[in-house]
Order: sequence, then C-alpha cells, then structure tokens
Amino acid sequence: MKTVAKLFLVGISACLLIIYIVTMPSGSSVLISLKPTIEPKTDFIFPQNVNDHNVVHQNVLKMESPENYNKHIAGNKDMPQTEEELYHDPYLKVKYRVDQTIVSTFDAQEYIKNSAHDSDPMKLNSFDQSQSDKIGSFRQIIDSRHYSCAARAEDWSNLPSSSIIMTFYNEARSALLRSVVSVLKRTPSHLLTDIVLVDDCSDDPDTGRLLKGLDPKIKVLRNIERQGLVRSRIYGALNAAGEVLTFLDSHIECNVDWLQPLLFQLTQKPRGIVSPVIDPIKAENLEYRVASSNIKGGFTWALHFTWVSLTEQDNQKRTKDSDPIVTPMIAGGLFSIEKKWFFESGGYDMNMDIWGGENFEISFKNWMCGGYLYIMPCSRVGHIFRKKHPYTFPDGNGRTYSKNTKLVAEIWMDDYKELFYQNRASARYSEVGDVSSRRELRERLQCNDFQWYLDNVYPELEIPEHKYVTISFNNWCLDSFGKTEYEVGLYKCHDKGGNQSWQINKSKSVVSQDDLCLTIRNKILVMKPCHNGNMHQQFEHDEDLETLYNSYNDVCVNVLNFKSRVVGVGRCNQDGVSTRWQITKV
Ligand code: UD2
Ligand code: MN
Repeated sequence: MKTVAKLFLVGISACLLIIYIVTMPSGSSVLISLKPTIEPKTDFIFPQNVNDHNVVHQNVLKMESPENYNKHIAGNKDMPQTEEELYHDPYLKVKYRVDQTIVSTFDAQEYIKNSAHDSDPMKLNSFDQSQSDKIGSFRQIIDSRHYSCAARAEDWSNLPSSSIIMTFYNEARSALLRSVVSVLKRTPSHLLTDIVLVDDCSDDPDTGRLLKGLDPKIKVLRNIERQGLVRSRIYGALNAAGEVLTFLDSHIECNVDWLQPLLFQLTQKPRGIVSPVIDPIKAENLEYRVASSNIKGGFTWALHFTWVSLTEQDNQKRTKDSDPIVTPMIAGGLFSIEKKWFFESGGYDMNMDIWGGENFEISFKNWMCGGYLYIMPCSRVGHIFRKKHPYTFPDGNGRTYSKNTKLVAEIWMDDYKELFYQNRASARYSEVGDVSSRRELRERLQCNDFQWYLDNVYPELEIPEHKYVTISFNNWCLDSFGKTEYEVGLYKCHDKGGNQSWQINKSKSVVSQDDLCLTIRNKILVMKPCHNGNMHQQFEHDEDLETLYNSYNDVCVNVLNFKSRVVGVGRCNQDGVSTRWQITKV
C-alpha cells in the first residue's frame, strides 16, 4: 500500500512535469527496506570546512575597513544592539504584521510549545532545539554583507518576483517558523509571490498545516508518503506561482535584502542558478556567524561537496567584492532559478531519494547545458549546519548516497565516472534503474560533455592519473578470471573492472593486477607473482601497432582462437597477424 502511494505521488508529479515540458522523465519506484537507521553524516564535508576556513570572525571583516564597516552596521536597523534584543521575539503572542498590515493571528509560543521535544535538546534535530525555541520566531542578526554591498550599483527597481519553496521533514517548529518569518520580514512584498511549504510526510501534520494561518501567501502541501527532498522540491515547484523559484532549507534565516541580488543576477543571466553566501548558524548554540565570501563550491572524485578558495584567475575576473562569484558547484539548498529554465532544463532527477547528489546533478547539468552558476556575495542567508542527519534513510544513508551520486556519474560524467567508482567503490554495484530518459534529456539539450565542463568551469580540479585499463579485442576483454597459474583468456567486457582491470606499468612494462603479473608459460599466459627480473613478464605496449610485445621471446600477446576465446603468445608482425588490442582507460 505504501509503495503504491509512493508510486502514485511520483506518477502524479511526473505527469504534471510532462504537461509542463513534454519529455520530462518520470520517476521509478524504489524499494523501501524495513529497518531504518540513523547514520553519521559522512557524505557532506560542509560542517568541518565551515569551522576550518569558511568562517571569518567579525574582527577580520572589520579590519578590512573599520570605519566603513562600522558605519554601515551602525546605520542598519536590523543589527541587534543588545543581547536581550538578539533573542527578543517580538512576535510571541502578538498579531503578525507583514508590511505593516495585520494579516492574521498566530500564537508563536503555543505553536513552538507543541513541537515534538526530547529531554536531550540535540536529539531530534541535531541542533540545540531548546536554544532555537528560546530565540523564537524572529531575531535580529548581524548584517553580514561586505560593506561595499551598501554602495551597490544595480538597479533593483525592475526585478521579477519569486516563489519560495521550502521542503521539510520533521523540522523543529521554532526553526521552521523562524525560516518562514525571516522570509516574510526580509523580502520586499512585491517580490514575493508565495511561500510553498512542502511537508515531506513529517510525523506531525500540524507543523506545516498551522503555518497557513501566518500569511495568505503561504501554501502548505503535504506528501502522503515520504519522498525525499528532490521529489518534494519538484512538487513544490509545480505549485509555485512566481516567475522565479527560490529554494531554501527549513532551518535558515534570511539576512537583509537577501533576495534582490539573486533576482538581479537572473535578469543579467536568465539561465543562471544563483546562490547566496551561506552564513553558518552553529548547531550547538544557534550563534549566527559570518562566512567568507571568497570561496566557491567544488567537489571530490568521490562526489563529496567541498568549499574551495577562489583561484587567482577567479580574482582577476572580479573587480569588486560585490561582483558575482562564478562557481563550479552549488551547495544545493539555497538558490534561485527562473521557473521556465528550471523545467526546460529538466528540473531534478526524480530517481534520487531522500538526500544527497542532486546538487551535483543540477550543477553539472546547468553548466554543461548552457547555463551558469553564481554565488552572490551581497546576498546572505544563515543556515544551521549539522554534523549528522537527524532523520532516518529508509534504505540507509550510505546506500542512498551511492545510488544518487551514481546517477550523476552515469548520466553526466562520461568516462570520468571511472574516477568516481575508483573513489566510491560501493557505487559500482548499486542499482540505479533506468537512466535512459536522463541521457535523452542531455541529448535533447545538446549539452557539452564533461571534459568541456572540466576545461572551462573547473580547470584547477586535479585529475588523478588514469591508473587502470581494460585490454580488449572486439569487445572481448582480457580476463584473469581471478586465478593464479590459470590460463588467462577472453571474456565479454563487463565494465565492472575487477578481473578485467589491468595496470600497465610503463617503466617496467609489466601488465599486472595487484601483485600478480601477466606471465608467459609456454604458449599460454597465466598470472604469477610479479618478479622484477622475470623476462617472461615484460610486455611493451606499442601504441601505433596496438600490440603487446615480449622482446625476450620475440612474441606478441595474440588471440589464438577467437571462437574458443583462447589467448596466448605467437608471431608478431606488421601485416595484421598479431592482435591489435584496444587499451581503454577505466
Ligand atoms: C545540503 C543542502 C541541502 C541539500 C543537500 C544535498 C545547503 C544549505 N543544504 O545539505 O539543501 O542540497 O545538501 O542533498 O546547501 N528534507 C526533506 N525530506 C527528506 C530529507 C530532507 O524534505 O527526506 C528537507 C530537510 O528538512 C531540509 C532540506 O530537505 O529542509 C535539506 O536537508 P538537510 O538540511 O538535512 O540537508 P543539508 O543542509 O545537510
Ligand atoms: Mn540544511
């Protein structure tokens, strides 16, 4: 019944998407195992980095230009003046005011009190919930923008309006409420069409439902079964009225004038995806800190998101601190995109479950298919970074992350997917289902290949040497069958590495697997432990003739009988007698 419901929702979403853009792919169902587990968050290196180099302490910022920065802060009414003010909640038990108009009555204290709680305040959310409750629905925060943002040159008079889409699963009520109120209070009303909250089947349906009473612009949708953030965001996007879609997490605080720089950049680059600088809010005490704006998003070959420093080249292209930062990758949670472009470019991959991977997909896709990615230094949004997931993954965290990132690698990374597999071996065997519709999308959008992305968008990314190769003849691969002293032969290439994955050591000309080497024994070839001086283990790969030549015996590695897949050594010459091997990097 549950799977049926899930299929139904995926189906409905897929149908709506098809209506929106004719060839949008439909999602497929995913098996749900019965044993949910909470696992440490290993796949996202945000929090550590935040502590390491993402945070600029306030005094560092001040040092850049003390007078200016202080003047700016002093003139900013949003700046907390006292400790009391910092945590004062002007909306407790009062009528909600939005743009000076009383629109509804909402008892914030009552709402927060009725949130799920645990005696350990870190337990349910992986951040201090009691501290979050204490702060309540709104607080004043430091205006963390660089002082030069105040003197911005952009014209904000003619910006498109945006929907805000926030999906949430078992979010602490105080954090969710504060996220929504910060949007309402710090977004010019004429730029805000609606706030679409998607409750991803949280245990308590009231958490979302009650927020409807906060403001007429709020829409609350609820999944009948948990979908994960990707399908939830699509559901939200399909119900959003704005020309622009702005996605936010459910534990954020928008800073002063946060939306305008994002919208402005979209008027300059309609196919852009634009992110704010994400200020870290500490999970342990909810302290709002100021992030450096001299970093951009990157990734490792295991598909971990990382923050990286701007290169000299990046800095040369920027003349002002307020200039957009071109970034290879976005963190994923907070960004604006034109709705038209979001759907035209294929939205998200609906096969991705729960959490993780979608940020790589949308980043690669956008760059490779004609778009751009920016971080706007003059837009700031605070986000509570946590060290572990507070929620369960029905299929397990590791397995879900492997699946989602494998979808990215298989669809977008071309041959570089092998580097991904070498760094995330578990992904090789995870089931991802049918990827054809996403590959068709890539065809249809006439996207550049991954090499283009690396060359043009992320040239400084280190590409480890391709260490492994397959050695094949007519799509039949040299295979050790995983045995020692056993006849090496041909087996249909299976792209799974293992017994078909070889290392060719150029200097010593040995062809090996781990510490076993291809060895001539009479007319056949077997695997034997490698020995430095063993002349029967040395083969030169001639790249022009495509042969593997053993000079000691003056023989080549040849297919002796293709029908019975027999490989051995035989005559070498240039008249096509010796086998031409295709050596492919994996
Ligand atoms: C980061 C992103 C997040 C997402 C993720 C990769 C930021 C600030 N955050 O992780 O948006 O791109 O990387 O996937 O860039 N949620 C659901 N249903 C679920 C699970 C989560 O709706 O089954 C919601 C959740 O309540 C939250 C949002 O999705 O609002 C993101 O989840 P997270 O906060 O746990 O992710 P985060 O910030 O660690
Ligand atoms: Mn988050």
